[in-house]
Amino acid sequence: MSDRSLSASAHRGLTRRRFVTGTGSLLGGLALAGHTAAAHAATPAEVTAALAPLPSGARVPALVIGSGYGGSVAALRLAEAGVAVHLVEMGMAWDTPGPDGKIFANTTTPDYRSFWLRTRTKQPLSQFLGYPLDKDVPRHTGILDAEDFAGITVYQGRGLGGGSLVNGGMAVTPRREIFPSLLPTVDPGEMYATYYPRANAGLGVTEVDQAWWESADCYQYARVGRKHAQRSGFPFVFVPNVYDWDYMKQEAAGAVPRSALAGEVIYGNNHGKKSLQKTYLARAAATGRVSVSPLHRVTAVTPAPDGGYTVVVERIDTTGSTVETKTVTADKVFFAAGSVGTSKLLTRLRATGALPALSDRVGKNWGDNGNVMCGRANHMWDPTGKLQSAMPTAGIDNWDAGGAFAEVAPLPTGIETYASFYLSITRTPHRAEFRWNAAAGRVDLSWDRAWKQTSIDAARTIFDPINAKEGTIYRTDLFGAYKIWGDHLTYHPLGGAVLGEATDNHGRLHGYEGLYVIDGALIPGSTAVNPFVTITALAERNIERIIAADL
Ligand code: FAE
Repeated sequence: MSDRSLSASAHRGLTRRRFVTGTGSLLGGLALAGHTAAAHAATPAEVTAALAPLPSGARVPALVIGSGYGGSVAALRLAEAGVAVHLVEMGMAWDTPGPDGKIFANTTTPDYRSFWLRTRTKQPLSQFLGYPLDKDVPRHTGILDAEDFAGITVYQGRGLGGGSLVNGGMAVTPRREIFPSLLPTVDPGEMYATYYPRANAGLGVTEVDQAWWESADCYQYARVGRKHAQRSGFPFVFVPNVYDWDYMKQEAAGAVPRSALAGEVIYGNNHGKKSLQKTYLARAAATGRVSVSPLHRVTAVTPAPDGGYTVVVERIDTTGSTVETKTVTADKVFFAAGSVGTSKLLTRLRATGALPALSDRVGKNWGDNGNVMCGRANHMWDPTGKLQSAMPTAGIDNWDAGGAFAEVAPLPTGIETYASFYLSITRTPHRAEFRWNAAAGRVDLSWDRAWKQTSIDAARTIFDPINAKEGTIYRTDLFGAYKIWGDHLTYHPLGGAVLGEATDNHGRLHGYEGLYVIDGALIPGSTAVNPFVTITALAERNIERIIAADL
């Protein structure tokens, strides 16, 4: 079975040339060092300059709630169209080093920076070799939110850049033939000709140098993953990433401080990863028309008496306490608080009478992208390597036959584990609903843990045959005692304010002119692969139409 790229048509030729000419390979060593230092500052200067919290009483043309993929695309394109934008982000700006001199904590040593308002970590892998991994930490507005609902924990990024701060950077365009089942009301022709390429270019997506990959120690785990996939007849596909591969090569050579090769990922990357702060947000801030309020949380949006919307914003401190409540007015409001944040906000605003005319489809059609995790125990002759790059580069595609796409994921522990680790994205019919719980004063999610069985069954279409062929077994020490499947979580929340249901076919919320959804809440529960490229491409499509027609 030959290797193939999932995203071939979307960015064929896009980046290889640009990657080579735009980075160190054409520069001398000194210039390269300069380039590297500038490119990897945690928060670029343009973004820092845009940090200018709104005063209470202000009026703005466009207010964007949340600075993840949807929010960053909206901010950039509106600003380029000449509209002044204010971006409200409840997480931190991530521009200040901690006592160790680093902005972000390492994956293996979580601290106060790692979790959003928790006093004990809740790591996706809760155990290793029988030992529990979680530990007490001071309550802080940290970078990774493990948000608990009945039956599922939803992991999300918090801070300027949203999920781009914590994710694995896997930038996957779904195969075109699958797309109509994901977003049936969107024209695939325009997505694959225009918006996926635009998103991939804007995000700085590139493919790993496969010749280097073949010999790099840090991808031994992925080569073992490929060998096992191919020996069982499964297609193994390379997928692009937003990590700077040139930087990673220098990490491997010992020339620069390590980030992906030091295991950094879910609590932030101090170097190497092109998070939104370095791409869309930097460009948005460079227009001079975007200002940003970090550590500000939107709590209400209601029609203003003289047009536009009154937006209530709480300024919080790093313990999460509200220190000031501001009221501002916006002509247009873009909900980009992520699938969960946007859905919770809209569900509450409809139920409590702030936006009573919102569609009854608000809150519905939410899914987990079929996420389920597992590990396999390899034989001693199949070591996966002590050094593992935290940036995944590949997956096993059994979507057509078994409804599963499995990311060959790292397990960067720093020791030889003989383990192969996977995050599977699976086809599942189960969709949950956000509902207002008036007694408790919160929004609940109607997820049922038993629904994950469909995803486990789909993932087993890949791993049962591989285990049978290799004579190997599942790991039972990663998610609890004797527990094979990580079926308690998702990294990929999607839906809750779905395109063509809660909104029109471009994200305009039914019931209120000037209110828009522009994030993962628009996508009904699945992208068949990792979602951020699709979220970005859909946002590019929608904002183009909104700017042309509404502004
Ligand atoms: P998102 O990026 O979550 O941004 C929403 C922002 O809104 C956040 O910054 C919030 O703090 C902010 N916010 C929420 N409520 C409020 C409020 N009330 N007021 C103000 N601000 C608010 O949304 N996807 C991939 O494609 N590839 C990967 O390799 C990958 N790996 C992942 C690994 C991890 C550990 C996690 C958690 C996720 C991963 N994802 C990955 C998923 C991806 O990051 C996610 O789909 C996107 O970030 C969602 O983008 P949105 O724009 O919808």
